[in-house]
Amino acid sequence: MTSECLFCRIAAGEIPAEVVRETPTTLAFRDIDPKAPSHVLVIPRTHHPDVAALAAADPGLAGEVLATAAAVARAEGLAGPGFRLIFNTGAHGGQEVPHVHAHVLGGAPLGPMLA
Ligand code: DGP
Repeated sequence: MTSECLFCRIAAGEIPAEVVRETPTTLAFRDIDPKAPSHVLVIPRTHHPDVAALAAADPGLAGEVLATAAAVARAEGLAGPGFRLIFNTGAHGGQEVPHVHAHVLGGAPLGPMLA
């Protein structure tokens, strides 16, 4: 936990969020600025700056983040119609919050990503 990290503070319950799923190691909550009808962020509770750092430091935990993202997609009704799972990574990847998070997006056709 770093006291300056927004998502560490959400994981600690210091900043409110609309939590949709919790496990001992991960937390899923709705994005404050949704880009799709269903837009949920999935984080590990421990601080890792991005998905590359997480995969290098703790691949098991990276798998738990993916498992929680898949469970969120099922719970949101996205598993059948489909969904998008994104890890923005670093400056060129458009990452704004430097605590690794998966975006789970769905609820409508999202179209080709790189169109
Ligand atoms: P990224 O650009 O990949 O780092 O996405 C960060 C996302 O975090 C962005 O979609 C908006 C969301 N976000 C930023 N601040 C908050 C917050 O305080 N609460 C919640 N629930 N989401 C936030």
